[in-house]
Amino acid sequence: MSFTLPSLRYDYGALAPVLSAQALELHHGKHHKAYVDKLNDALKQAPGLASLPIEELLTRVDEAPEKVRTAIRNNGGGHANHSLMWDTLSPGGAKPSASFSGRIDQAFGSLEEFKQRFEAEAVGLFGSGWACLVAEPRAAKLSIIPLANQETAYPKGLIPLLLCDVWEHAYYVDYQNRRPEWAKKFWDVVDWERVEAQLEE
Ligand code: MN3
Repeated sequence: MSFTLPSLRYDYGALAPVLSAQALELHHGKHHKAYVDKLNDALKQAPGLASLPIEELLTRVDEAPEKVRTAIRNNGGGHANHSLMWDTLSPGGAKPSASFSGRIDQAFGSLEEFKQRFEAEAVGLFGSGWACLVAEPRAAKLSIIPLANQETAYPKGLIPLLLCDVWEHAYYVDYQNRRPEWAKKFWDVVDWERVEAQLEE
């Protein structure tokens, strides 16, 4: 058993102009693939963990030999975070359902206020990482958290619903140093049906 690079539900050019074909091909085909390859490589030293679902693997990294824990945490996190981001994007995006809108309103006041807070988290994060919308497992209360580098929500006991990658590789091809512009354009391709679906998956 080994992890594989998930194929996208859309073509590399389909998210343009938010993400160009060149940027997406590089990000998915090179960056994300490298996380998958390095994760599989590290798991050769931890075969007992290699068949776990990625969410569970990331909560049980301490069971791996010490010398590969960091590699599993970083590359497994990179694989999980990118997989979720690709899954929640689509050409033109999709609007939230009435019930999910209600939950956004309850947690953040309105969708606009949520977006402002999420963008502020994305822009304010120092260095590399992610802005992440998470739900608490049973109460399903929504909140926004920053994730440094390839940290994930799973070891915190939270369900990630939406992630915006703010590593420079995520936006430099299309936006150069303009991270705030990337964080704003991001909304044009967010598929809220897929965001909500993460609660059931
Ligand atoms: Mn990335």
